Amino acid sequence: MATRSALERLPSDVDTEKLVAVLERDGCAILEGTLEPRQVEGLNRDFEKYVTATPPGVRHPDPEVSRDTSEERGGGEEAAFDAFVNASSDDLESSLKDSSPDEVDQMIRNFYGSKTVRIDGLPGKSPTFVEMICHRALLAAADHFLLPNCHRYTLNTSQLIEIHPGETAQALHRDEAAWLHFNPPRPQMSVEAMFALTDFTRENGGTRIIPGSHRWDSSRVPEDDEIVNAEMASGSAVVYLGNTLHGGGANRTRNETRRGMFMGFCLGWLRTEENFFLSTPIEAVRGMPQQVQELLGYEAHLGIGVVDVGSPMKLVRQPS
Ligand SMILES: O=C(O)CCC(=O)C(=O)O
Ligand SMILES: [Fe+2]
Repeated sequence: MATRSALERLPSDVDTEKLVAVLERDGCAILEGTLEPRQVEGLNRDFEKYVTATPPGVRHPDPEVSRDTSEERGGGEEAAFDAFVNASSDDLESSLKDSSPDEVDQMIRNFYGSKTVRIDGLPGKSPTFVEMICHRALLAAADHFLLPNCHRYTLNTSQLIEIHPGETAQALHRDEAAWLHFNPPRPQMSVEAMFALTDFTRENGGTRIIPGSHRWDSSRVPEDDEIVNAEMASGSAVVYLGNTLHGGGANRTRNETRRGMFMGFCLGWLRTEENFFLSTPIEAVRGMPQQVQELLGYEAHLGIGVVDVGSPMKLVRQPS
């Protein structure tokens, strides 16, 4: 039996060399106390009204259809979904081709959970989030892992993820599987972090992660004792590479919600998971620092993403 893998804990002022060395070795690390208490408070305050207004589970694309999926994740279905998510990219692509739109819809619902509140579009919703997008350590990791293969990188996703009591564990997955048509060997495509906005414990759904799995063949399934919960105090983060296996944990508490904020950067020539051009009002973008505008994708990646055969920044700077 494999021994339980350790999740290295690093101080918030860790130097880039050490952080990069641990991420290269383990594919993940906890950064302790990386948000100031003022930032944790600010984020929680900014998000409160959205969390209150958002029911758990995925909203059906057709507002006329509301299905109660609260009992649908678990048991045999979860096992089938695990197999689906852990499949190699080729298998995943053929499963998707063989599935009806309803089946794909159901898979997405299972993946996102029925007792989990998810809110995206954070740059347009939280001034505190805008302030922290240029997170020192995460940008240093992105510089190291992404810049060898792109001219600039961009924000790929930002999501508030609140796991409620009774939620089952999310299927383990690699976030880079989002680009399933691009099979390994391939460059590192994303660098990510889950920030704890409440304390994360094994019982309340602290992210499950598998140190070292960024080096595994896609067919290798982890033993139970290779899976570690990112237990950390609010203000800490687990930083991980886009090919490290992980997933939200089960919340086995009676009345404790686990609130986390996820954000990740990807190679600047990829299509990002989240469409920030539509989710962030342009007036808000105009008031953001230039580095944030660039991270949101408002600078072309050489010839990709141009407007009028030039940089979209022209339009950000000069309102028409
Ligand atoms: O909620 C978590 O801890 C992880 C969520 C996650 O990995 C995802 O939704 O891709
Ligand atoms: Fe994920």
